[in-house]
Amino acid sequence: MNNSKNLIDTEQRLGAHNYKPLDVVLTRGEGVYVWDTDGKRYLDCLSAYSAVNQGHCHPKILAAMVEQAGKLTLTSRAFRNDQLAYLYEELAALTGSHKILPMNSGAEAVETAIKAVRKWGYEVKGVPDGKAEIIVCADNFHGRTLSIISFSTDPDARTGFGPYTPGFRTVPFGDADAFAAAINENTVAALIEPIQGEAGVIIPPTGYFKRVRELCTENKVTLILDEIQTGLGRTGKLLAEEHEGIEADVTLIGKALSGGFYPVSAVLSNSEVLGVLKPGQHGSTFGGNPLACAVARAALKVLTEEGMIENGEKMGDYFLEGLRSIRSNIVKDVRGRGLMMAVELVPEAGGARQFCYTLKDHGLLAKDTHENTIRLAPPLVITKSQVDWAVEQIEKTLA
Ligand code: IF1
Repeated sequence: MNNSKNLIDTEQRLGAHNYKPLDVVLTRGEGVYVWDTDGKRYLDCLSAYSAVNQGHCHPKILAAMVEQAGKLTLTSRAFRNDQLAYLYEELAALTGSHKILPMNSGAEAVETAIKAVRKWGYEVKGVPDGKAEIIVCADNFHGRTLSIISFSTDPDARTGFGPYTPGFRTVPFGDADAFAAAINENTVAALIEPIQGEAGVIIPPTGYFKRVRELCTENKVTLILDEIQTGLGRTGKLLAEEHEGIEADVTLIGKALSGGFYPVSAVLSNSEVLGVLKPGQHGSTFGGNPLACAVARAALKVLTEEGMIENGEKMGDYFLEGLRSIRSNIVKDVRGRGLMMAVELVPEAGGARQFCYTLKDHGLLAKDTHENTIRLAPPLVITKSQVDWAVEQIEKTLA
């Protein structure tokens, strides 16, 4: 069983159908490129939803992973390992955070933050037990666990999975007045994506986050930014909050912290919020394991040492300029920040998915979202000539 049709048939037969992938079966990756089982090469403009910002199979991350895998992989947190302290130190130096809690997936980082801010609300802010409220935004995407989908506004993500976790209040994204109106004495936190990814790369109005930051400070509300997708260079800065000139109280990172190799996420915060968690109150068998730590350390190292964030910023500007120059009567909007970009098509175009298939035929992989939007997010190591080539393929497809 090695041809792609058999592999697809088997997946369909034995796997749950909770995804509808493009029918391309990949077998190898290097840098910005991936190859399918027929040997056809593609420029990856999804980067595993920004988990491979460093490019596929980065040799230095691979070396770190192989080396650590041959030494020690898992101890559990019942014992200590000799990698975790270094990861803490390097993450703290990079981001300026005072406390760190490692987990595995993005959703786990979100859940961890929710637990911590609720407890912080009761113990530090003095909210009556069981009354904590967290403000979230409409059209958010923070993961797939029950509590997280409880405050999703996407029917696909939420419907049929109740009963739901209470304690969340939804406001429109980008509307500071609505945000202000939602705060009350029981509000312990706000959980927001700096740029909404799944919603279609939605960038909030200038000044929104400045005002949200002020409101949070004034009302003793913990500002949690979900930088799981926007973080680690994706938007042309280490963290997307830098574009807004603000600092979150709690920052969530995941995806590219793994360099695409091994799931690892983290909650970064000041001492006060994560400080409420005492032994036995939270954890994970795999969280903070030495293999994950070694991989994350290498993933962060190459990101900064190889100038990937700066390259992402430059190439993002250049790519966007290219996309904006495309003459097509089916393009409704082009938007993005750094290499987190989207091309929104007019509804009459008949949906973005068919164009993703045409792009695939031209050797470029991208993913549709919300019917009419093509999301573009290549690895941060993309070069100018690769961007030129990508824009050409996109132009050909949309013309
Ligand atoms: C899938 C979307 C992207 C995220 C933010 C937390 C998580 C994610 C801002 C959870 C995850 C995913 C998961 C992936 C598709 C992808 C996605 F389309 F669903 F929204 F990237 F745009 N916060 N995003 O974007 O992280 O638990 O998955 O590690 O297949 O569900 P996770």
